[in-house]
Amino acid sequence: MTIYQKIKEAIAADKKLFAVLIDPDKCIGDTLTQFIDLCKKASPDLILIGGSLTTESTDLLIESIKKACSIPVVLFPGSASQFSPKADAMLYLSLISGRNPDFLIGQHVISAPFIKKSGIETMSTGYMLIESGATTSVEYMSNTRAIPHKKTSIAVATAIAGELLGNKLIYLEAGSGAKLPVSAEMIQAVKQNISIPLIVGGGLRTPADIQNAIHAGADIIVAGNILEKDPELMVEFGRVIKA
Ligand code: 1GP
Repeated sequence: MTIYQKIKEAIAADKKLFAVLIDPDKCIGDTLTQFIDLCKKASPDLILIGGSLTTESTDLLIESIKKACSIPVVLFPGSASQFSPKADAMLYLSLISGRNPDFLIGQHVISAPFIKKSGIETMSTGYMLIESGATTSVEYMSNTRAIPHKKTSIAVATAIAGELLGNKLIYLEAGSGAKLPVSAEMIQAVKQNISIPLIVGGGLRTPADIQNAIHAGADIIVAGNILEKDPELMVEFGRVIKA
């Protein structure tokens, strides 16, 4: 069964999924060992690997994770250079909130031959950056403008377009370490207007933030930055998401 099929099955069974994000540059050595130990306790559904700008080897990181646990590893690449055939699947992200052709199709053309050769599962994802109170790395590195925080109608229209273009997932992204997460109002409106799974991430710091996103309609919750600062929170987040 593919990872996408597992996601769809979980959603059909009314379950929410928890994805933890690892930045290859920040999670090395003892930090990685501790992170994997916590993953074994918190049992996230997915481990996402990626970042806006990374220099460490994605291959080596994935090898270490896969040796230590059986949680599916999904690439969340900031650029084509982060591709690794060692992952179980990848979010094939198209930054549909922006108007930079490089992140709509350019990086895909560069990576496509390698992806095809590897046979890795790809999940086309309409990736939408939402303004969150300060310039985020993804906004700067992608050279795109985020959708304004309160412009729900623009987010809804963008998500509908993403689904109509054939994306299998929509990802509402406030940006790693965002001051403000995506609002419950925007999550709810987008969810009501699409029929594909909805991922929400960026700036989710507390169990209450997670609950808000879930109640608003997020199917998959992503947490990264806060777990670098307070790794133990992973277990609590896992409990909230599975409750
Ligand atoms: C960022 O959505 C992810 O791409 C996670 O964001 O690091 O703020 O949890 P945080």
